[in-house]
Amino acid sequence: MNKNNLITLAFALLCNTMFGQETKENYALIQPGDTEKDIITKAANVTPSPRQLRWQQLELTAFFHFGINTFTDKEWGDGTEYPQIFYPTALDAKQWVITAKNAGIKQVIITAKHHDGFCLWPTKTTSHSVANSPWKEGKGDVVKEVADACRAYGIGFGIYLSPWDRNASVYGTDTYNDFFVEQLTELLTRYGRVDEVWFDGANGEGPNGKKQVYDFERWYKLIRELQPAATIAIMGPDVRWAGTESGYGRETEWSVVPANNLDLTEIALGSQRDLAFKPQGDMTGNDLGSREKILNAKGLVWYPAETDVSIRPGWFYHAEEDDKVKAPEKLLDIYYSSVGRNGVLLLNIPPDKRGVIYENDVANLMAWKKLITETFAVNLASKARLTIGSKGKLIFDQDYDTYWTTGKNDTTAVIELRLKENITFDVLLLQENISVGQRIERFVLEYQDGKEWKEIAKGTTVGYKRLIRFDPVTANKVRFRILSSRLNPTLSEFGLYKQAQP
Ligand code: FUL
Repeated sequence: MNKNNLITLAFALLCNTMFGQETKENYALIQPGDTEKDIITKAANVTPSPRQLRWQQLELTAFFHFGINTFTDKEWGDGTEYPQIFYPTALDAKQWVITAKNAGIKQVIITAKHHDGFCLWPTKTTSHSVANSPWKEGKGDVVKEVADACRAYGIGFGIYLSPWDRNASVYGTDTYNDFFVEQLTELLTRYGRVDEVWFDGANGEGPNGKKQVYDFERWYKLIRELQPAATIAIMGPDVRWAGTESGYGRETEWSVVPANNLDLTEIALGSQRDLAFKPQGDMTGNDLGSREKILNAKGLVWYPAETDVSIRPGWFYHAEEDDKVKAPEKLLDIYYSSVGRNGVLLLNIPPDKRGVIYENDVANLMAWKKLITETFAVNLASKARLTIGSKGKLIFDQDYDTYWTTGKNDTTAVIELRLKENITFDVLLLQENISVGQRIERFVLEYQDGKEWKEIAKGTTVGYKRLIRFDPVTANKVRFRILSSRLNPTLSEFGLYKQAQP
């Protein structure tokens, strides 16, 4: 580091210490002298970047796993497939996108290339692509059809590009990183805006038996340059894998987690506002961000959870799974356990050999969507009188950006709801305003039964959204208590609902 850099670094660190608690960054550095309180306050002030906030608010996103595996009936191809077998007879990307949109999904991700290396777009980098298939006489481009449909129907568009490539002869050599950059460049420059780039963690052997050292940092840089709004997910700095492919997230889900491999100097210099760190450590534990975890960290980063799952047992379409499509009730349980646990759901809906989403999948998605819409149509709490002052009504205004909070030094709160008439409810909805940070650590919901307050439900983290179901309760006095918070807690929305019947 040269002298000027050193001075800038010192200044940046000083500013961070003095103003760090006020500035909005999606990371925080922990200094050697920081007390426990300093660290907790820093954690409570880490906020999502604009691209992370946009992504979180999507709530529901979809994967379309489609490719050569659809035709070989496999989950993982080995790269030796003949492109000639790729022949969807009625490919209709609009039907995919309309289905997703009608199901409430706000963004989709197409598997532009899976581990087999077969490219769904006519790439210059390899002959293992649609250009050598009989589909549209080699003139087709699945990526384009999906991107165009997304734009036409107003939903987000993302790409999955598998770093692991079992077909590329250069895999396992430095040249592969150039090859990958070329593929990324094609995908990020030909199809308009890209909202998400999804990198899988799989890193197996290529055709020559060698493994590849992926040049992630170079790829991140390229994405930031070509598509600055895109979130880079999983093997990337913006979005974290929740740690399971079941669709079920953690009960306690902190979006702020320790990051010990941040390039602290670069960050302090301000030259790396866009973090470029590879995810590290165990992503599957029950607790990634509690006080205990963050107190020993070197840095903290906003790194929210994405919960992926397939609507079928496999990621790709297999006819023998046509009767194993997840039922609407199962999808609903997944919804409560992913979106309802401070995550974004990434639901895979694999198009079939015709190139359309199969009838059973469409039917179950529509029934699922109906259950969600009907359940959340009326907030039964919204007529209540509140005991928290005039700003209290902001928790019912259905505007995420407006919120209620306590005094600056409060870390607990009690909100009492008084209703003229009894209401019967069995779902609690909570939303913190994460644009100022994630703070709530423990809460309880109670109702008044005679003179006594009785517990209905309790929980730990809230974050962007928390949903809890319980046996129906009938009451006209309800109380929500925040028992612990890292800093003054915020609530954007609070709701009590009655579940729709299937
Ligand atoms: C995994 C892959 O190996 C699966 O085939 C699938 O694409 C899933 C989303 O990620 O790592």
